[in-house]
Amino acid sequence: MAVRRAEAVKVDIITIFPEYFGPLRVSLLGKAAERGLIEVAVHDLRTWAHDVHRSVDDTPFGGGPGMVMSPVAWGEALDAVMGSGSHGTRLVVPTPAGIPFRQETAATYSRMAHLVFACGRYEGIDARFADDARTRVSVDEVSVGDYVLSGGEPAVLVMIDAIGRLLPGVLGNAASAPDDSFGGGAGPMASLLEGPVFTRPRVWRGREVPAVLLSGDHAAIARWRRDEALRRTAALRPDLVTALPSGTLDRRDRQVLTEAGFPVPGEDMAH
Ligand code: JFH
Repeated sequence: MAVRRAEAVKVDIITIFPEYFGPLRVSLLGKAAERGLIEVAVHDLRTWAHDVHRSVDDTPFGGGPGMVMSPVAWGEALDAVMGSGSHGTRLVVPTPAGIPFRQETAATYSRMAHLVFACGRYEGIDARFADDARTRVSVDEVSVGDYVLSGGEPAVLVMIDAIGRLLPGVLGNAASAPDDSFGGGAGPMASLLEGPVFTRPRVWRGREVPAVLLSGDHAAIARWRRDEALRRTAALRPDLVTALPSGTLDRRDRQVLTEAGFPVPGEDMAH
């Protein structure tokens, strides 16, 4: 009884390396496409180049290293994939200078009817492309992390993967997505890193699965998992613990954090 979308999410990708997107035909996303939940079209930017060499880059005004992508072909490419209306469309432009792409961003994009991804190369795309596009469509310049890739393509693969698994009917188990790390704000693990997971055999190379997970005591298991998530998050991502909304830590949570040597702010609201 998963909620079904009326239409598949339409995804247009514009790139000078269309072959880069072969991975979208395998695994979870390949199945989503087969089942008509997502419709991906990959376009070669050079289709809209004008000169015989089909070039799409030029030297930067003001000087500096490398080349910059010309807005001319990009503008025509966007016009071509926009079709009739821009309602329900988001143009996503990866850049190291963008707003962070987060789980909530993925969730927002998974609810759009149409996503257009513009993959830059070289030193990026002439700024007028996004400025002009913004007069017709919502535009997000986004970063998938604080490191410099050689182009937007790997960022787009990452984003489409994160978006695709949120589409209703893509995951076998409808309850899997909200329990992840960064569950998106709903479940008990929202905004915490997930703890360790285990499967058979019960003992492997002398290492036993924690006894509580075999106990059948569901409350104890849930509490243990939260303890582990809190410990791991405090150790590896203290910024996430600090950012937890006030009132989300109960007495046991604060005990676990204190034992982990994490400074816990004043009284909680919950009991
Ligand atoms: C991309 C590239 C910019 C210039 C640091 C100082 C000066 C190389 C298109 C996204 C994330 C990307 C990304 C996305 C699109 C493009 C390469 C851009 C500069 C960098 C050099 C071209 C990179 N999250 N990381 N990287 N490039 N800079």
